[in-house]
Amino acid sequence: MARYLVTGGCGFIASHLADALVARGDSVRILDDLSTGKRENAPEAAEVTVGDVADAALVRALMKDADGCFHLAAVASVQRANEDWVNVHRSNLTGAVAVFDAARQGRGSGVPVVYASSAAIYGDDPNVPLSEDGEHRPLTAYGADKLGCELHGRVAWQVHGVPTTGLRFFNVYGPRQDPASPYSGVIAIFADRIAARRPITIFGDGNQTRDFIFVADVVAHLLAAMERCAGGAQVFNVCTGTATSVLDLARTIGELAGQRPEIRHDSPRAGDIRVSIGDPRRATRALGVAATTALADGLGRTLRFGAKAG
Ligand code: NAD
Ligand code: UD2
Repeated sequence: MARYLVTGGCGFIASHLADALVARGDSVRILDDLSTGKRENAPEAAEVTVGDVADAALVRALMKDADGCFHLAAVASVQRANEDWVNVHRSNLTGAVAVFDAARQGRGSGVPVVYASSAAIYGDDPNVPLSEDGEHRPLTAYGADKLGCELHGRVAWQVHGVPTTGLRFFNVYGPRQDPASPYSGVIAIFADRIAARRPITIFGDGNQTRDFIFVADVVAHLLAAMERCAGGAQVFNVCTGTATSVLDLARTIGELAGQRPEIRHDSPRAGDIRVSIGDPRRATRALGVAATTALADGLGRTLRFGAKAG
């Protein structure tokens, strides 16, 4: 049995990770400020501390006897990062530095850290599929802070000998993703609206594409990364390598829900990325992991979860 600190463990992605760790017999300690996460998302067996990941003393105390740390606590909203620049920066970058700093003071030669980065660090790079060696051109404060996490992750290894692995999540979807905000993931929003027989809005013509990866596949990448996080500072895409247009997404969700959704169009979002698709091959080669959930299967599971949560 290993002991893991999971920051953001009451949130969408990290709560599924916490479930998987508990199911395999590991001990899980969660740090979450419940700003968007919900206590009921986390497994009963996890020890939950409600607090701020940017509170270095608290993170140090929680890291003390950890064998590894999964760092996913952050403000995941690009819009909030643009509006509340300083406070979101504190959560998203100072929080990461607090985790790396606590890891270097943890047990042994430094507690390995696997952390959430984002495809946001690529910005509008037209060279698709996006490879880890591509250009870093973040367009938002959110993307800049995620790139900052990667730079500090490199310092953690080079200066302090803390092994780190950054995972550049593309568009993650699945049960527990919150549809409540206009800036929630498009799949959470469409699934919620279509299930309620409400119209959906497509920003632009709907031909913009995304690389949608099911949350269980993201958890598989996180676990594989920790297994192999024994030295160095690495980064990997977490994606499927398949592009889906927003229009096709809407149609597929409608078919699965037995509906023809009413689709309204609005102007494209400022700075919206037209084509986003990742190259998954480096993670497959180095971590021995690949996404296996077909979009229709993942969408079906997401819709069934929403229907049950009703
Ligand atoms: P989420 O909002 O469900 O999870 C984030 C969790 O972190 C929440 O439980 C929240 O309460 C907590 N949190 C936020 N600020 C905190 C702070 N200062 N101290 C302690 N806890 C704090 O979002 P998610 O989609 O599960 O995202 C998880 C991670 O994955 C984030 O780092 C996000 O940037 C990254 N990511 C997500 C996606 C996606 O498609 N969902 C894409 C790229 C990257
Ligand atoms: C995702 C992340 C963002 C950042 C970014 C990096 C989420 C929710 N957003 O933004 O945090 O990491 O990737 O590239 O994880 N759309 C509609 N109608 C809707 C909602 C969305 O048409 O009701 C469109 C939207 O304009 C965009 C696409 O769907 O073209 C995907 O939107 P998104 O917010 O789910 O994700 P994205 O890629 O814009």
